Amino acid sequence: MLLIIWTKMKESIEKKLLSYRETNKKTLAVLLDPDKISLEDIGNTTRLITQSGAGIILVGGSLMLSVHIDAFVKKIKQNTDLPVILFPGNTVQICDSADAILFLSLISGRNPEYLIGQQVVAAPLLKNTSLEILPTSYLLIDGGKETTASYISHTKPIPADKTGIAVATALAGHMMGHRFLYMDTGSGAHHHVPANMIAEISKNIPVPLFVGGGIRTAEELEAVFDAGAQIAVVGTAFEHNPDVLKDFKAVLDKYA
Ligand code: 1GP
Repeated sequence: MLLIIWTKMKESIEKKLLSYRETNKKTLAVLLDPDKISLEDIGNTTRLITQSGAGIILVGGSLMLSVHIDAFVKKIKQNTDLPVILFPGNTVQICDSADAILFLSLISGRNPEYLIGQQVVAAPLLKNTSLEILPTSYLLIDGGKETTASYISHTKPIPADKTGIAVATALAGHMMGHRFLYMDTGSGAHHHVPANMIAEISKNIPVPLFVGGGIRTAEELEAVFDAGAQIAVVGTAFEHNPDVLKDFKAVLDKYA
């Protein structure tokens, strides 16, 4: 009985995201980087996000210099019922207090460390957690500047005008069994993923689609949703101006 309840809880985030895809619902994921927000502030920040209409909190960063990820996530969980999903840049960023983890493979690149190396180190650690594992193809797309993600991973992003390469790459990830797709121009990118690329990907790959990087305005959020993303990820714009969530709320309400 207990096992059945546990299994149902474990399935819930994947099921919810799948239902978003099936019913064309949209949600906003706010990305919180423990290197950029203090433990003292995270409670208030979490409450603000929860009241804003966002549906997911992502936690992660490319570096993660801070050592308090577990305390950070626990404090988020104390202040919200929103799902908290890890978006790890490396294996230091695993902690059991979150609900789920994007188990990423950086398939736009050709660096074995981020295709399979980090995953091999992480898998035995993850086996001993209760985190829901979300197998995810991760594609970096050029967003007009070199980002921390491409620099740290030693990979070249897919050029923004090479939609065919992006579709072929995402299809390969889908055929390998990844159940989610995350297209990212990287934190602080000048541009978000082009709408025509999102639309082609959405047409060809039937999995829930995260799109992040460079989304700063309500218009950009709407463009990303209209093109076919189910989950838009915003980090930098929120860090610079938390009030941007008020503008985003109006867009989210259109899809409610
Ligand atoms: C980065 O997709 C996230 O991996 C969010 O990007 O910080 O540019 O919003 P921004």
